[in-house]
Amino acid sequence: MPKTKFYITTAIDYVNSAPHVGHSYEKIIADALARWHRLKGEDVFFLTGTDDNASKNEEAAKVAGMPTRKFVDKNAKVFQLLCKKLNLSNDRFIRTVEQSHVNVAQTIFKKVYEKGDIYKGIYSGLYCKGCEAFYTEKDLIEGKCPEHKKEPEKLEEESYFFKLSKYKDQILKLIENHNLIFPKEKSNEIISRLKSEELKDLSVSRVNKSWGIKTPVDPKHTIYVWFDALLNYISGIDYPKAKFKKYWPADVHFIGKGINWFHSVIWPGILFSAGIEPPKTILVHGYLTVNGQKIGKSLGNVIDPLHLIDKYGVDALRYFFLREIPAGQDGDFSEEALVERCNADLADTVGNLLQRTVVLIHKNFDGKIPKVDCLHDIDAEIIKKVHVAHEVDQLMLNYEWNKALEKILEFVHDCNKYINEAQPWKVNDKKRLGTILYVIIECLRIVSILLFPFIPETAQKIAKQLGQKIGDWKNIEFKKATKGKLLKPEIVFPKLSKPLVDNFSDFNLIVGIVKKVEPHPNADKLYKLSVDIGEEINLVAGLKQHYTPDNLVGKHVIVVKNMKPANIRGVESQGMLLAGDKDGIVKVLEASHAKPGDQVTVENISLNPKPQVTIEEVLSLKLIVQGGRAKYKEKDLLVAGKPVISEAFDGAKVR
Ligand code: ME8
Repeated sequence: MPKTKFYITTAIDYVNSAPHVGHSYEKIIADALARWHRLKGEDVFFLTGTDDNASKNEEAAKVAGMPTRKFVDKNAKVFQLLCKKLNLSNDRFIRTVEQSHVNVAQTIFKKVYEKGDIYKGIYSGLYCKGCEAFYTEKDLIEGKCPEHKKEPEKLEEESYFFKLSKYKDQILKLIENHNLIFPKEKSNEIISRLKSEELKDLSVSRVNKSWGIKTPVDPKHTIYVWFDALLNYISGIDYPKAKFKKYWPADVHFIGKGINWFHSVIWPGILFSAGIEPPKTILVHGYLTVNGQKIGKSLGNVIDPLHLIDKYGVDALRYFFLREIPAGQDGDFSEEALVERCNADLADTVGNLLQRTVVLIHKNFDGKIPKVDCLHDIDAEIIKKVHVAHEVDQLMLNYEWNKALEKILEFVHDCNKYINEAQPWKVNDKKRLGTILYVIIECLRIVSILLFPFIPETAQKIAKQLGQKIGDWKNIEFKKATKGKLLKPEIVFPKLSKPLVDNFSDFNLIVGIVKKVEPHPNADKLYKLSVDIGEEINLVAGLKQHYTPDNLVGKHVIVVKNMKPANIRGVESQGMLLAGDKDGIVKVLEASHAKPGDQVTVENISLNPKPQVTIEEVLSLKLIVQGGRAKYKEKDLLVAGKPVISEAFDGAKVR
């Protein structure tokens, strides 16, 4: 019988900046499901990649002073490295600058055009570059994009439109009758929007853009990036060739909640028009916050996942995301919570059971798995619980990976209870002792199989320790004839140490570019500044005697973002600009190489910014300037890999 196929994808990431933990989260949960289906013996194809053609990538390249192609190539490499470091089992990493993808995007655009579903018109409305999306006034919150909290730009330009409206009923039917979207709440959101709003045709081209895929119908126009990006799901399996025929329709697209509309409405619309079957499921996951705050450059809490993997190991990150964050819901990440969760479950519960068992087998059976003899009731009871594997399977098929892991851990707890009750260390009868230890070895062998899709590296270590290879679904039942020689006792998951807590952790220092400088209306020595930190904020700073406005505009300065907002003589200041001050000479802290929103760090100090800090707290940090660099406890303040500088005198106090 041919194997069941399973085609799973993640969203493709914008490469305008480095990956953040939210990107890692999506990749990890998708990978666990891909691996689960492989474990079950299915023919899995797992696709991930990068969204290269977005104009936000082009803009970021401009800021970095690099040619766009070079810039996206460089950043895409970091995403590829991340996939490797996350131990992803993806079968392909697609980039939308690849010629094969460009061909597919143009083919489908042409097909839809020739069908009469694309027509020329004028787009007049709002566009958010952050989302690469068109908005109406109604979509905005206080005039700003709900995702990026920025005012969208007004556009009025010639554009090609896709007749999305034509497919409204078909899309609605797909969602309502075929359970397209998981979970239910996310499905209801789309259904109610479709039912309450007019579905407008979609602008699918931009005029006179140098970056992006040219439309095959008009060389002045490039294909709107979402139309192009969504098509990666079919170009990634070589549409229209054999691989496409084998794997399409996708069994599940993993995406974050912010891009549900694109996947559940626009994507099926394009596919219907092109005469291609829609995907089976859109799995909408929640967003991660870090220490309770939204991830975003403007909030300055972008934690580098590569750094986290180096610090804690890949399985710690995988385990935390899969176990701790309820599927489909938002969740919070903190290093403290990661350490606590992994130590409790992996080091203490799984590690301990394995360690105890392996030591006893080495002591009593020279490291060889003993034979099983007559089973007592207590043995039969734990053996019965091996059935948990099927419950775990059901949970995985329901996209409830956190509950699946909870079940596995529950079983390991039961095994620990079994060993405590059976007390093998007190048993003198060798046959009975052998039987107890055999039972645990078998349970651990099954645990290693169940854990493999979640934490492959650790699961493999467990199996190896037991002298076994990681089995597949056929080996999931309790067997009576498992043989093997155990390795010397070894810790498979070392206890993690808690991150260093320091006063500096409380502060959220980020880079901002000074955009506008005006005299404060009510104070001689103060300026009112407008600073871009990813969003524009207002600051009041006592720099009037030290800089002319022209000398300040364009500078990449350092801002305390979580400063308690203050009304300074009638002007609201939403942060604090840092400068070194000695002998009456005041020079701002600078990071001309960095981008708005980039985070300032100090080596080995993890950040956990308080919601708000006061001026007294900033001063108590005792930041100084030494040798042209800003220092904290003699260490450089770092941003984007380089030190923060200042022209202030040596020993200048930063305030
Ligand atoms: O949206 N927590 O790219 P992207 C969890 N290129 N997931 C998050 C997240 C967070 N805090 N922030 C973002 C794009 N994501 C498009 C996709 S697909 C044809 C094109 C998720 O780099 C986000 O929802 O902004 C998306 O699923 C993925 O990360 C990539 O986001």
